[in-house]
Amino acid sequence: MSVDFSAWRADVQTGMERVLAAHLPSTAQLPQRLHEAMHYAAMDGGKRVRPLLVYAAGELFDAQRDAIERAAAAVEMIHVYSLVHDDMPCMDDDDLRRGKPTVHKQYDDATALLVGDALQAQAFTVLAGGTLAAERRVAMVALLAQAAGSLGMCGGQAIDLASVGLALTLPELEQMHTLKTGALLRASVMLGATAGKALAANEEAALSAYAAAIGLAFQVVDDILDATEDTATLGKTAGKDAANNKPTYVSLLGLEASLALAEKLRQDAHQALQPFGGTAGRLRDIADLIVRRKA
Ligand code: GRG
Repeated sequence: MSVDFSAWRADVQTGMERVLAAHLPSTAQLPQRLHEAMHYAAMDGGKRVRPLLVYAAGELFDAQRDAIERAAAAVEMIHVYSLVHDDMPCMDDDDLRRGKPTVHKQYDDATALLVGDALQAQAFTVLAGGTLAAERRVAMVALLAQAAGSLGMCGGQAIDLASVGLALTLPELEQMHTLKTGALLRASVMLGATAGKALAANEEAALSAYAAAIGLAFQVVDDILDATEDTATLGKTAGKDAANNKPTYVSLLGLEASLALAEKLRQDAHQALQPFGGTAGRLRDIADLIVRRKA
């Protein structure tokens, strides 16, 4: 990872505070408590991996700044909604997220439910707005809706909830994560690209292969970190997978093989970007970041 990438990443991460604030309803607007809770959930936290992917792909395809910002805000809102709902007692039942109390702990269950619902609706409001050609905005709305719905993230979450205590095979585990985590990461890359100039077929295939590799790598590393890091470092409860008897890459393959798989997926991601030559450096660096992160 170059110094240049670190500075770029810091810029995007800092900029997302402004971008999200601009695209969320103001906390001065009624109902104030709900809007405050939406800001509490979305602002000031997280690695912003999905926005980084939107920016990197958007810049690679010469997208306009407003279109990149809208896509990054929309995908992050969907991601945050999923975290808020996932943390609720009816799902993963967690008290800590991004180093602070989860939304249902800080507020209450009903507010957490509404925060997730409202963030999801706001994501599509933001994506539908702006000055991009209407057909391109419709394509982006459809792309994100598919990734978030029952054939994407929600479907993966349903499989996850039904898998607790079961002995999944490796292909079953992969299928679950491809939907639960991979779909939104892929959507981030594709939204950035779609916001820019038209994609050639080989470019779309290359981005899909890249997204598939980083999507799985993200989850393999998430499983490794859950097993090896502490709660303070992660900003969320560590060791939950084993405690909840959840099938993970670490439980199926062991730690050494999981580390080797993450490294192989990082190399696959680099390989997939070859059609772009030297112009896809940011996407390469994000693959490295995903695999080498510590939280
Ligand atoms: C509730 C519809 C619904 C879906 C939930 C994303 C998800 C699906 C659940 C989160 C639980 C979890 C630990 C998923 C595995 C990987 C993941 C998405 C981790 C959190 O994403 P990060 O690490 O979080 O990008 P930050 O806070 O950095 O944005």
